[in-house]
Amino acid sequence: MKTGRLTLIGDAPTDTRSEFAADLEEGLLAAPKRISCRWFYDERGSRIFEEICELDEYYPTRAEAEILRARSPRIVELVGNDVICVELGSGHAIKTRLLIDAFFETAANLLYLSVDISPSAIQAGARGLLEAHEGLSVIGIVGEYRRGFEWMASNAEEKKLVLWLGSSIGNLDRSGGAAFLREIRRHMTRDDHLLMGIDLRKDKRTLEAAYDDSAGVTARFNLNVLARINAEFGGNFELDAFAHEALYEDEAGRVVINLVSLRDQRVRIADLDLDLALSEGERIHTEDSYKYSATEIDELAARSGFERVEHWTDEREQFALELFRPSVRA
Ligand code: AVJ
Repeated sequence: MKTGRLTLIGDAPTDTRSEFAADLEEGLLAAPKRISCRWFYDERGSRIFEEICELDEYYPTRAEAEILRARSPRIVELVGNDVICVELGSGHAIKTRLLIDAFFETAANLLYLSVDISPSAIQAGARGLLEAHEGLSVIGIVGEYRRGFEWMASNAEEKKLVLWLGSSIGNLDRSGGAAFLREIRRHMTRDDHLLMGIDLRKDKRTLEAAYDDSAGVTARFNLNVLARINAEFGGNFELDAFAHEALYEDEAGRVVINLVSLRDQRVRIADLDLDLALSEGERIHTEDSYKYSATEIDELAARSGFERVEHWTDEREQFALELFRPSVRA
């Protein structure tokens, strides 16, 4: 589909339905039960996530925006204004706007590639950007990150700035995070850069409030995955029979997010022919959100074949923005 200077390619649902099914069969029969956080982001989940980003308690979005607002001109100076921006998991691209505006301070044209599983998020993000900048072209890739990697692989000769904002790395454990960065690294050439946001370790109170807000938006976000299973696989989860839980484990440096069964209950997922028994208090693990110390960020870069160009934090030092390039020895 082509509208104005937005070209939209790919189709996430057909890309992922069988993976979602396989993941549920495995995760819901495991002990303890789990559902991957990958599946939070259907259209409704993506919208609730945007609501989370505006909560008083959820500081990461504001902190990262503060850094981008202050540092985007410097970032453009460091990477050059002749790059293609490739954003992994762009969502509504509200923060990306801050960087793209900075590119247009010195550039007349820019190509922005937006990879996201939500087509409506890509379209909403592109709309505002295209209105603001005559010289902008947007390619929206509806699908998983791997679709973005495929595009990078077939456009290796272009100089790229890969954007991985929002501390999405937090959903992976430490070695998974390093492995994923190595995967990004494999699809980059020596002249490319990676700009990524990473949430920093901090006190338990701030973190638990950020992931269990008083308005119950994060609870709705978490429970939505059950509604999604009901809608897409003929499940009969009763959302009222589960509670949202977010606990910070200081030593591991992660917020662990669960759905807790409020009573003994049975659930059937018809399309998967899956029957589950849950006891009162039993947890379904849905998400981890790992936090990093400065040392852990250094280790992450070293393990994944990157070296730091520069990095910045917000005023309160809650969040870090890292500009990496492939290291010479990797
Ligand atoms: C999208 C993974 C960065 O871990 O902060 C927010 C997701 N989950 N509230 C995070 C999330 C609950 C978010 N990331």
